[in-house]
Amino acid sequence: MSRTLTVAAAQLGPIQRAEGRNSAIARMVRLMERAQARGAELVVFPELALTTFFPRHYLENRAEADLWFETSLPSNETAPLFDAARRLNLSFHLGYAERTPDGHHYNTAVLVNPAGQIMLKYRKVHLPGHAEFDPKRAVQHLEKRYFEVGNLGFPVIRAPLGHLDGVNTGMMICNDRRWPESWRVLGLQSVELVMLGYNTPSLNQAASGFEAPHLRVFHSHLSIQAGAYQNATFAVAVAKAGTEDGNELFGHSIIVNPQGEIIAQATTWDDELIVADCNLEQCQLGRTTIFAFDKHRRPEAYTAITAQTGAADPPVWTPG
Ligand code: ING
Repeated sequence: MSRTLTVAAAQLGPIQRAEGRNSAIARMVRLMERAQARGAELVVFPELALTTFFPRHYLENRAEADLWFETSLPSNETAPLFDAARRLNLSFHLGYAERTPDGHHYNTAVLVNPAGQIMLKYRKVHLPGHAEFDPKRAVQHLEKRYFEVGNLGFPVIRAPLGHLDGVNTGMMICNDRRWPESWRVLGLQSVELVMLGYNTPSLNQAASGFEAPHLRVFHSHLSIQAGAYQNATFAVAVAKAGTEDGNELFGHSIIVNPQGEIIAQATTWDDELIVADCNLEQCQLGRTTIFAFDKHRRPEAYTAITAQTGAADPPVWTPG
């Protein structure tokens, strides 16, 4: 039996700091129209898709950063996305900066159906970088300054997507993909499709040691392919790419199947659509054999994973 969903990864090119949301949203609507023309039923946009990657900019007064946050969704500015979803009969995933009515700030993603209902929301758990200005860094990465740690866990829902009655759908955001715990919590909820957006600098800016540039994309793909394979799920990983105010983000968006194979890949660092047919039945092989969690996992051996935060030093071996 085939449960095939046609999915589009809508990679975005750069959004400059001076650009308003309207130009990015107009680009996104054009990508939705192209996705629909290519038979897609779901469009996945990147992390923080409405603005430049503002955590690279230090603002002494954090309240000034609120200009990059959405206080409601939809809003006048984001309404065109919801209108396009309805007009084109598309569901879409959107990454954006969320400011809640009671003043909390999250790096958030939502899944919206053609009727404009928000079916799933996720708030980024793994916030990389730092909270204060770091003079050693070539470029700042202030996600710990502008966002709070997500408080929704890693939820999975079974929801209608496209012509399918139910798809087990989950999300993560950018740095989350580097942590196997993110994938496994979704896998333990029988996820079939993981959507994730990212904004990842193409050069290491931490100035904490040499990292060959080609490893940037390698590490991203390694994390996503391993996560998909080890949890028998599809993954749609979508970049915001290109050079934003002189700072380069890599593209290379990919769609990965439950065997860990890349089945579609972007080749530019600009607005680009990649589309793939995802037969969700392909999740069954891994899920019923090598990764049949109920048959093979041994949680009693994994207690360190939730008991500890940092790594401990091991006991030192001595003769006798
Ligand atoms: N960006 C980067 C990411 O995790 C990063 C930050 C890059 C951390 C490379 C470690 C190594 O892809 C975001 N936005 O999380």
